[in-house]
Amino acid sequence: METDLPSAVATILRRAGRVVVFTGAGMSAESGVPTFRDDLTGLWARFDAEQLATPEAFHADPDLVWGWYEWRRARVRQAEPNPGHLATAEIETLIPGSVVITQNVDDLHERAGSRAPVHLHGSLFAPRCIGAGAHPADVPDTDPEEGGRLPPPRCARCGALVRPGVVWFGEQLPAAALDAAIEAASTCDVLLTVGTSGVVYPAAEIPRIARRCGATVIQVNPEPTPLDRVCAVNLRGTAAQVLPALVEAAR
Ligand code: BJW
Repeated sequence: METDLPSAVATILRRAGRVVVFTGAGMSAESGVPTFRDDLTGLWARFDAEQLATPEAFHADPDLVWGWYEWRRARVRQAEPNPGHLATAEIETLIPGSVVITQNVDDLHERAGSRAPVHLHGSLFAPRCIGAGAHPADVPDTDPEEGGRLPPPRCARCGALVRPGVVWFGEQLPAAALDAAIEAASTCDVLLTVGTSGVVYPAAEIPRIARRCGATVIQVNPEPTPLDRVCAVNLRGTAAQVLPALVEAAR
């Protein structure tokens, strides 16, 4: 599908010395990975977030929570990066020094060729034990059914339960990732916010920090979000439509 882009947007991008691409679940939607809050497809339309994405939920029912994350990990393994991920990697090539900051726990940016995406909310592929050492754990690939229960493995070093390597509600974001994201947002010329509802903090501060520090903030999202007011330009379209058109126009 052809996407009309204001020519000013391509000019802004072409002139940028440093770009941050800040992504959320909408970036991976066209790879078949469900978003969290979209009405018809969102993960939380079918599952209760409070029941599953908290440390309390894992302690209360580890088999339910581990099964849900293993089901999601299997879906991501089967997914492929979409043209939005590929265009993002191309931005990093076109504009060296650009940075990808993602809230996503999939690995589709990496597989599309992005160099070192900053993962604010961890990764489905970095399980660790809940013991004091938080040892990284190797876990075998499984393919449970949707809604299926699965007992989490035990840590080979300390015997504690292994948990998903993601950031749950009420948990601190990884300090190094958050510092890197704030630094990048504070020093970029342009921040593209793509496919996020902008309601989860502190990640939702990243576009706001960029704006306060003088960057032009551009949003790519088919729907309005609370970030509309922060953005100089709101491009109403999907990641896989708009980002390749943007790269083509900026080349
Ligand atoms: C498309 C598209 C297409 C569709 N193309 N676009 C300040 C105020 C209020 C509350 C807080 C606050 N500070 C902290 C909090 C508490 C809490 C919070 O933010 N709560 C709010 C929900 C109210 N934050 C935390 O607890 C964080 N920790 C923290 O702050 O620690 C310190 C602290 C602790 C306790 C008290 C106070 C401070 C941790 C947050 C961790 C978030 N974790 C999750 C789950 C990860 C694991 C998992 O995957 O299961 O991360 S929640 C979930 O939301 C996930 C996502 O990364 C995150 C953001 O969602 P995202 O990516 O925006 O997805 P959606 O679905 O919301 O939106 C998709 C968008 O795409 C939509 O706009 C669509 O239109 C669009 N779209 N198709 C482009 N094709």
